[in-house]
Amino acid sequence: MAKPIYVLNGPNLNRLGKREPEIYGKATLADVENYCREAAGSHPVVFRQSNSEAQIIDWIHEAIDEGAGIIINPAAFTFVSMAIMDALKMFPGPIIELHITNIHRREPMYHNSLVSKVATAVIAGLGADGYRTATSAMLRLIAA
Ligand code: DHK
Repeated sequence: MAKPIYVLNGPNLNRLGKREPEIYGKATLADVENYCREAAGSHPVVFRQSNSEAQIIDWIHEAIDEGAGIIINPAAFTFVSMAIMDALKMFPGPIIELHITNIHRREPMYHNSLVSKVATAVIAGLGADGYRTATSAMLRLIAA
């Protein structure tokens, strides 16, 4: 069995579709999970969301032993969590940092990602469709 792609989502993303749809769009988290699974085809996907930093770190630790790649939207933790950055440093495989919005075109507080310092690649601004793009790209990265 191939090691799964871990898709990890941070705080408030459980409210996608209802949360500021003018910014984050109308797709729900369930829609986004479907996008990932469709794009992954037969490759296994572990898809999770938490509002807790500690839970996300525990899932990153799980992925270190069990996962082929990590796609992560850390949401607001992106800019403040050295703990998530440090956990990702331990991951041996490819990491794609994902943001629904183009964080670099938003307010300055969204401009300095700690996760970008350890990510293989960053996708930002494609909306929820970015998850499809990230999953397709991750399939190629883990096959390389
Ligand atoms: C999602 C969030 O919740 C924000 O805190 C980030 C990110 C942007 C996104 O675009 O997916 O800053």
